[in-house]
Amino acid sequence: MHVDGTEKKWVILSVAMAFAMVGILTAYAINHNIVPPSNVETIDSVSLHLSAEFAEDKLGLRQTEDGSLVVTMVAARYGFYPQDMKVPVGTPITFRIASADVLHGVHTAGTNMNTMVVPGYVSEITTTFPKTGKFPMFCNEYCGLGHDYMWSRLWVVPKDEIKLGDTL
Ligand SMILES: [Cu+2]
Repeated sequence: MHVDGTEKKWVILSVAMAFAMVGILTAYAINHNIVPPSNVETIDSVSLHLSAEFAEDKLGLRQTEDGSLVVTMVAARYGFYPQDMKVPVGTPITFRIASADVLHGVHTAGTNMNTMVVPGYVSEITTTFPKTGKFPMFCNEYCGLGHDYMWSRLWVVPKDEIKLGDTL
């Protein structure tokens, strides 16, 4: 079978491009610590407000016994709760987010935080904020008519400005 020289070149080029693109995506994901939502931990969405961790007065920033920082959040139509929160700069923080109703997503530009919040599961993602300032969080899974208004604000501040248990 004869394959024209020019055609062969294009076949090799297009296959090489596909490999290059997968390679770039993989390298980017590894370098930026982007991982699939892999925390398979179930929770009853309907009774979140009664649960030990996601009850309204338990939400926000807290320190666990081993000293690490955890933020507990609820995503619900149409907002993230708590909606305004102070978090420390340059410190690894684990976000644990549960949905009270439908599928939501959470995305914070400039960080590796980008995950789905599937009802019935706890989404967990650890991130470190590189600089102080305002970091908006947005819902990136269409969840209804108010989806565009679903947001939260993280105020990233120096560590000494954080009082644990405080929300802004
Ligand atoms: Cu949403």
